[in-house]
Amino acid sequence: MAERKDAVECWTGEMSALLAKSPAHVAKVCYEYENVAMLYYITKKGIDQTKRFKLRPDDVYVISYLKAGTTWLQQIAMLVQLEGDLSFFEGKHIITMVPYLEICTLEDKMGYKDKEEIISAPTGAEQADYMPPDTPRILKTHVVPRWLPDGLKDDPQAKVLYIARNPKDTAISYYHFCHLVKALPKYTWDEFFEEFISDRVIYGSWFEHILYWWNLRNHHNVLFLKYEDMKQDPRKAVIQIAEFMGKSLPDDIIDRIVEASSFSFMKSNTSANPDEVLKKSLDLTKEKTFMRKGMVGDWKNYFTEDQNRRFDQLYQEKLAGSGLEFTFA
Ligand code: PPS
Repeated sequence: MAERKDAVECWTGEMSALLAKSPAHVAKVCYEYENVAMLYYITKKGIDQTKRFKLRPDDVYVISYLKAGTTWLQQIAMLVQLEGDLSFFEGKHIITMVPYLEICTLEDKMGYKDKEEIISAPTGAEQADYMPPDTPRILKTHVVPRWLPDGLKDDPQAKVLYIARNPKDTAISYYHFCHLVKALPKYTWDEFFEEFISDRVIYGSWFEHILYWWNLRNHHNVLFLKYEDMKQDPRKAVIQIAEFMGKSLPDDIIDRIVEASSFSFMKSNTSANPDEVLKKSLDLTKEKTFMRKGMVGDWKNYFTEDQNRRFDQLYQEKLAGSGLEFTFA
């Protein structure tokens, strides 16, 4: 097996100025693409295909910054589309039912693969292209706004469900995710904090992502959701999502969807908890699991007073005048 450091060089041929500021162990597994740090198995091919991706008018896109509750929203959107028919999930998994446009669909992402092997793996975008035209598609992406498919930029031509989560809990969830996924960098919390506030983590700036979609929140094809609101009133969220998706569902089906998208249901269900389907790529233990805590306010267990002060200052500067507010507890 080749040295991990080859993963960076194989994409860029040179060390990146952005990643040169990151801890060496991070730079070893990432590459820089258009000023964004990316993990080596999310290839330029996958990103370029996402940019060129052809929308279908009945597509529904689940879009988020990482760790915002994407899988939860995928589960709700799929259940709404299927009008609560859980039998359709049997033998399938929510993360494979919803193609993730930019990622390569290698079975085993656990270790370094050579460039050809990664590049030749089909991407989520290719998988989505092959879906029959009469199958309504639910698709996922985390890409930065400038890498969105043309048809989703500025005036989205298909429905977008966007989920945002307060950035402190997002950062904590992301930090733990890095320790769960074998291929991701193994930051200390202090390292992760510095990288996150400097926009050097994989997928780039939380602020840029959130503000782009917040500014599109009144577009008729965009539903901007907050994780914390969904936690507080999941039934209201399911009704809102169903209405947005053009489905008028009776109360008993709404109740079924609320139940089948709850944290406890998803954690204990093999079609919804990603641990089993991703197990080759994960370093699973009792504590390390995809469905980790699913709560609001866990950041308080990690942020030091100084980190909290610095973060609040940045948050106020970046969101000033936007009208966007989050709940942190
Ligand atoms: S990913 O890898 O970016 O797609 O991750 P994502 O699905 O966006 O986020 C994972 C976090 O969402 C939590 N989660 C939930 N919270 C509440 N209710 C439900 N049903 C639910 N499903 C997933 C999951 O536990 C991760 O958050 P943390 O804080 O790490 O527990």
